[in-house]
Amino acid sequence: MPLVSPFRTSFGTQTARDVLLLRAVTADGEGWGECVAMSDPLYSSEYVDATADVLRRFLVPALADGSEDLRRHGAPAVAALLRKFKGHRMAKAALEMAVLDAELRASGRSWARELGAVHERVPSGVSVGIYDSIPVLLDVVGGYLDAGYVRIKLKIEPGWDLEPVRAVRERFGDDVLLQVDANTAYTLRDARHLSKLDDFDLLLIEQPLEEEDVVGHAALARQVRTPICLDESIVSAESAAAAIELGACSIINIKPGRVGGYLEAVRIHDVAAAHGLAVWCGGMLETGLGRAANAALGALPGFTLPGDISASDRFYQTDITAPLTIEDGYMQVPTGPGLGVTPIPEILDAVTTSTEWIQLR
Ligand code: OSB
Ligand code: MG
Repeated sequence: MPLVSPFRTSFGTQTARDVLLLRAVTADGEGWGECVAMSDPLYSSEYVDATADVLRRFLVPALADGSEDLRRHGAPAVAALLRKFKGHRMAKAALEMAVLDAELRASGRSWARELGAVHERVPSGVSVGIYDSIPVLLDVVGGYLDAGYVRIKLKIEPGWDLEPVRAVRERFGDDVLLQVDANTAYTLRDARHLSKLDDFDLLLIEQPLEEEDVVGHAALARQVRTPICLDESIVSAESAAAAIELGACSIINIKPGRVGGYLEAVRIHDVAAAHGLAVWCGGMLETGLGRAANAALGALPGFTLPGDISASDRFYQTDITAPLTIEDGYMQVPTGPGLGVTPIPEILDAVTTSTEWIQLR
């Protein structure tokens, strides 16, 4: 799916998204899962072709072997059946999503109700890429603020950090909710430099250091006043509990795909809430399917910061579902059965490059 404009981060520039979707067909209907893996293993070790391979070779067959458990316990059985396979959380999340969606659609229950949503709409933040110049960045940010987004996240990297933040503050003022995301581009040696961001009253600095450097984040958190938020480092409720215990973060970006699914995402929300930490819902350029599910997740009580839950048109001219929009800076949480949105067959066909059918017994 082509993006409306290139999206540049510290790990690369994306101009299109290659999306793996799963359609689970059961006796009672169907369900949809979206895999958030990207084409290249630059954000995480997973990538689209690898998720297809592990799904086909191991994960889907494991569901067939566990079909009795699946029938008895439903979607919560999926993670248990897949647990013996290490990692591959994005692939696992997509499979669980499809099974859960099929189950909820068949029984008329919404994603929001199932997860425990308490709000009818969620505040919408937007993730803004790296640009070649400050004037271009200011135009882009101004456009998003005009569109109503209630929070701006600037992607940063060494050489593109203090200046863009200062320029956005100077142009748009101190009231704009502003945060930054480094996608692991710094090291602990940059602590003094990163502490200069403290002057700009940011909500948080997201994932400044390497994914595995949780101890480093704890050390950094003692040297900067701006709250540290972890994204890449948080891969499960267990790792969230460990990071919190270590003092590595005071805020968590929860992405269901990264942590193995929406059910694990809820558990991270619960762990964070038990420790008094704020969480927010991250994004991975989802289509309407994942976007609808994220809006529902973001409506849980502990999601007290605006998420990267932007409108479909933030990334796509034509979404594969009816477009999700924002009004007065908020997105409505879908209330229909399951995800509450469905791919539009003609649109899906037009962007489909290949399909594969796996028959379970
Ligand atoms: O780090 O949050 C991130 C997109 C792809 C990979 C990683 C990240 C992002 C974003 C965009 O920041 C979030 C969105 O979907 O709006
Ligand atoms: Mg991030």
